[in-house]
Amino acid sequence: MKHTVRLAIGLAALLHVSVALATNPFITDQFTADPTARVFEGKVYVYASHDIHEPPGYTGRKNWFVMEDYHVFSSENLNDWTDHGVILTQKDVPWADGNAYAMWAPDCVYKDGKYYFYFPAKDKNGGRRIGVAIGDTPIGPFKPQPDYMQGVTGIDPDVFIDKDGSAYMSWSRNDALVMAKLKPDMLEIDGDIIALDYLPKKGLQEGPFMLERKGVYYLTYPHVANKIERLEYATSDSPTGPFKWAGVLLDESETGCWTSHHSLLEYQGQWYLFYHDRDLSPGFDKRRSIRADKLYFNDDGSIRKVTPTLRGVGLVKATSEIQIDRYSARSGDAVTVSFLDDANPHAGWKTAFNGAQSWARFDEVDFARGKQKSVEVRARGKGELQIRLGRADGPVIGTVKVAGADWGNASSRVKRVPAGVHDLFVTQSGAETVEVDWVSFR
Ligand code: FUB
Repeated sequence: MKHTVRLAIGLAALLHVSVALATNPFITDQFTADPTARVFEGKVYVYASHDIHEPPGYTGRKNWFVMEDYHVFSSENLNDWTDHGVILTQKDVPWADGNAYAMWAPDCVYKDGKYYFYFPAKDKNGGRRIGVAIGDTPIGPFKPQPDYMQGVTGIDPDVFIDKDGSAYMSWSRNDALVMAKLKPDMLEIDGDIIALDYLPKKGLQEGPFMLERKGVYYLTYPHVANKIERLEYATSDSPTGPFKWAGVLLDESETGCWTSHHSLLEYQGQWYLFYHDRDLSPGFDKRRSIRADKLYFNDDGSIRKVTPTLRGVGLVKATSEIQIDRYSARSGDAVTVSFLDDANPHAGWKTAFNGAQSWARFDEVDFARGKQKSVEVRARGKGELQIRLGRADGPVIGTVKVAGADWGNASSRVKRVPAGVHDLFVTQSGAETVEVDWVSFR
């Protein structure tokens, strides 16, 4: 990752400017988890939990989740994300233990001119409670209510507003799912809590997310059916169920990340799954990172299992630093990915092309009007990188020679760059190893 991108990420934390990252994970300057994505005012807003390292003086449970506040991120194109900074912290919540570091999975909904931010935290007696903070805009400021929601214990609130305006909150209580209607003020539950206890019972369930599509109510949730969580769903013709188990929408994480919190979102005609894994912390799954991938419904309303990708969603501009370590496909084990700096995962990854004809494909690069004149690569090692667009066996549009043990920028002229969106192929044609940080067109 070049200095400009690092600077942009640093500035983003301070000034809330945009950082272009359409790949997975899509926030890399900090750990993030439990993404609830919503569309407000035509933009996507992602309300996420925030995993951190144990701060000095931390006395809580060791090797566990450490979470003191929430950020919200927004994007219009799923490529340029703006970090709006901290929207709520444990110290601001009157009823919460300001040292519990237990600000777990949140949600945010809009009703009658106000944004209601729901969040779990520990109360001053150590109980797990759910609170509400109210804002006038999707990014706050959010003012927490003086007390937690009465009659509610548990974590992972999800609020669903039906077409008739009725609101329902589902959450996780004692490792199982429950639901209640909300009063019109959105601050209190209305009537009895319904236990959703007819779903497969063996193994913990948490993190519910509800939606309605074409008259079908979908209850989606992480479930430990085997050893770690996977995402399942159940359907009903009523928002309060009973829900019938319908399938798995995301398998257990290949990296072994134990939790799998998520949300589903339709934006500009495409459905997406927002979820998390442990990309920036491969050795410890309590420091997670949020991801997004496309999700599809079948004609019969069932959900097709989502394929997790590194490439993520959103077009990447040809003139940006294209992080090909987030590839769509590779030639096999001869192409490997590792951190640029093991001591700082937030600096991103590099791709090593080990040997002749090893290649990586990076889908959906936006060349706009085309006719770019050169390709620049930040790389080190010894070899030749051939650049193609569209097809692996398509014409070579540029060849970049790399020769140097230190990182440096190498470039070459490119010809016949067509307008539009194309898949990018990078192939190492020499026999040795070339490491690439990014590729960019000028
Ligand atoms: O992030 C803390 C907890 O881990 C969430 O509340 C659960 O859903 C799981 O993701």
